[in-house]
Amino acid sequence: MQSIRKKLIEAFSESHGEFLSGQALAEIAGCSRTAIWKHIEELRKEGFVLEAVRKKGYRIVHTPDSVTENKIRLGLQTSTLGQVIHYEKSVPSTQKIAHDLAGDGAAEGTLVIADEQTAGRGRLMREWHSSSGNGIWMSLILKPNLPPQKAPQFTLITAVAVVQAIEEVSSLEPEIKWPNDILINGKKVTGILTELQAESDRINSIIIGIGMNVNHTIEHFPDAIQSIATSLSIEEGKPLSRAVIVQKVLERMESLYGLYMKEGFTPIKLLWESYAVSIGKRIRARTINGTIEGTALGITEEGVLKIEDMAGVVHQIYSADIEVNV
Ligand code: BTX
Repeated sequence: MQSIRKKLIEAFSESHGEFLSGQALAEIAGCSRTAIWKHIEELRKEGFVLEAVRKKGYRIVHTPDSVTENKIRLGLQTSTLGQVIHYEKSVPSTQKIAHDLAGDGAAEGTLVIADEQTAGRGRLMREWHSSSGNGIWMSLILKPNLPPQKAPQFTLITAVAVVQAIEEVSSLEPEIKWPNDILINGKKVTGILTELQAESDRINSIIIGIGMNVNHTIEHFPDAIQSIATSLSIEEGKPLSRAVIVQKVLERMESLYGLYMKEGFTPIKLLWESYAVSIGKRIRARTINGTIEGTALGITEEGVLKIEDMAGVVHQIYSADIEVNV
């Protein structure tokens, strides 16, 4: 059933708004015309508007503002990432579902996405506010053949993919605050949470959680984060399509991931540094072992942050919360 729908959506994607006859669709999907008609009715129930014209067939004239599997697949230009999509209306956390799927052998590129999270989480089990219908709350499963020490680099790869995707769909200029925050005008628009299922010498799965505030107004955020959070629509001054942003993130991610697996971290490091807000600035890094203040020198070839303190000692920071311009 699902594979017929997938073929149907792919056929509409490739037709770029041209009509497709019922017969052609039946041949592409390998089913009867009656089955095609049933699937078209299902798409209509989901909010897609399909025009049907005798002797010509069907075409999609309007799509809903949703992040359902069908909506994301329509127009998605990737070969691996997002080829399997699990959409849910409301879940505690997409991260948890992705972990379970990864444990059950999910394919590389499997995407879990929800309209709402009731227990979204950030690093160190902090809360991630994920209100219904206005953000992108998603987890992506990757299975790189690499040792576990490489996992933190995936936070940086993802940050670059997110920045590039935002730049592609808006006039905004996002910046990256090491390691996992994307800021616009100094406020947090996206958080990234990279988690791992691994053995001592190799990664089984990396689960990359991305939380992006898209069509929020400031009132959508709880009081506690109103001064630190923002959304793309607040900054851009108009609503944006969440599904298109998901597609762009997946496309950028696929290309950066390919580049990384082929050429290593160096090209990613250069891109990352071009977007980084903290480099060259005075920062304060709070780690679990204490606080270090100094100048952010950059990141190492492994993605580790280097800070030079007042005494001229260079520290390597693997995990911390950063304050810039202290
Ligand atoms: P983090 O630990 O760097 O950031 C968490 C902090 O960010 C919170 O303590 C709060 O101050 C602030 N915050 C919470 N919600 C928001 C928000 N919506 N916008 C801006 N700031 C906020 C960041 O962790 C990693 C977040 C990953 C979220 C994704 S969503 C899909 C996936 N599922 C899941 O449960 N988590 C990930």
